[in-house]
Amino acid sequence: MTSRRSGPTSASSPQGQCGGWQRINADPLLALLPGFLSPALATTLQQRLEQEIPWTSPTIRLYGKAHRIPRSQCWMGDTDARYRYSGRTLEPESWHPEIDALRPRIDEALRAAGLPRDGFNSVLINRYDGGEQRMGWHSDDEPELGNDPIVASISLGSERPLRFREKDRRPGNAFNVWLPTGSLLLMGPGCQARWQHALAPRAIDGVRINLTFRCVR
Ligand SMILES: O=C(O)CCC(=O)C(=O)O
Ligand SMILES: [Mn+2]
Repeated sequence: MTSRRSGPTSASSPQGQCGGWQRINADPLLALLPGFLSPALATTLQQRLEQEIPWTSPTIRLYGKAHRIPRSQCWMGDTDARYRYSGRTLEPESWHPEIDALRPRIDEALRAAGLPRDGFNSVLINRYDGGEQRMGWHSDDEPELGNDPIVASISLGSERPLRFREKDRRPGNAFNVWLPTGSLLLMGPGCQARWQHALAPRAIDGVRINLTFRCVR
């Protein structure tokens, strides 16, 4: 599988802004582009995806007990982009045309700002139907993502914070990144090695859909 990965460059100006990108952290690089999609496009896209994605809520085994995941999800991508996740192998759904059309836009937004990017050939889509739906602490560091994956994440709908913490769990080092609808978050090289992230339950109404674009090798 070919990769268009390019190395880290001068990600942003000293002020941490480049073409609307906000540099949240320099090393490892974590950057947010709030208005990647217009509010109107984000709303239309969310409505289409709610209706048209084949959502599933599989059960996973934790400490010997079966649990339904507290969200809905769909794995989508190129036909050979299989993904092992929570002990199962996910076969990709074929590309939804609106999601496929986001790939060159993401690539261009990263390229224009001189940010690292990858040949994204797959996406994990998660739908959270309300504030009680969530995702626990993890890193996107499965072997098939390669040794230092880059992940690009689009959020639609209810704004919620993605929480980050250092893997060594030193106290006081966690922080939130609020993800408004239509935003694009870049988790650059080193993010998965150094940090974990989670979407904690919150008293926030409304549906949120998140799409994390990845490169399975
Ligand atoms: O919902 C989010 O913003 C995070 C999703 C995530 O971490 C993942 O799909 O691996
Ligand atoms: Mn993740």
